[in-house]
Amino acid sequence: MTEHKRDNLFARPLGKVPKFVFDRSVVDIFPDMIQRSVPGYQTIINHTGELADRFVQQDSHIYDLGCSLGASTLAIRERIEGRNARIFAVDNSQAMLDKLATILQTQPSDTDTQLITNDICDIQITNASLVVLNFTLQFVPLARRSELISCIYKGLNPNGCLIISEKLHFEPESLNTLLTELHHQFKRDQGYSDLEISQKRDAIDKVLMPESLSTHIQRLKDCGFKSASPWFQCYNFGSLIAIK
Ligand code: GEK
Repeated sequence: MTEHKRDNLFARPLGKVPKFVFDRSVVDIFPDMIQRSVPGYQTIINHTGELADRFVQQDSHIYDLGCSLGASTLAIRERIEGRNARIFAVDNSQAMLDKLATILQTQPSDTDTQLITNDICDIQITNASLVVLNFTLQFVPLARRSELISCIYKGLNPNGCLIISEKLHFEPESLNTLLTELHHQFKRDQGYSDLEISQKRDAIDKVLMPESLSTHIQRLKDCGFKSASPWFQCYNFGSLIAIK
């Protein structure tokens, strides 16, 4: 099993906490950070592979939007050998894609994989049988989310699948507080201190903007998806599938 550098970005008191960015300091600790911060992360990645097996069509395109170090891309590639599909792994962090390029070199595959440095709102989506937004839509400005989902819908082939995994907001506020506290307990159990938890919360405030499940489902329906449903949830994190 690969050993990853431990995330200690927020371990010391920072005074004024800077806003979170996906720069080089985050790249090396990223696998450790996401595993210890997102309950159910590995389950969602594994099932992204399972869904790829079911949905990826022969000679089609797959988009891993906000791919970071390619966890979803790698899980998908394991399941779609021989389909002549092409994966576009997109991220606007050059630091992430530089590292992903070195990771892909160590894991050969017959699936052509193109790395694209761009904003996911500014790319063209065509001939897609699977589009993955694993913990990325939450960083896209609220005003641009409908346009992005609509563009994904238009680029999907009939029966194509969109996976959206997100941190979620709940109502009433008491339920949101409960699920947030359970998430913070999960982080404590993973070895994060109260200082790390509170400084990280300040760093992602207004950078990561969670929405409710009903908002996600309504937007998917409004954009034309014939079905949309959560398939996984742990505390205030969940994953949805939408089928064209
Ligand atoms: C995984 N999917 O391991 N355009 C392009 N990339 C973006 C944008 C944008 N507008 N906004 C954010 N990103 C991965 C994890 S991490 C989730 C995804 C997290 C990128 C950003 O650079 C980062 O690499 C990724 O989206 C979000 O399953 O850290 O919570």
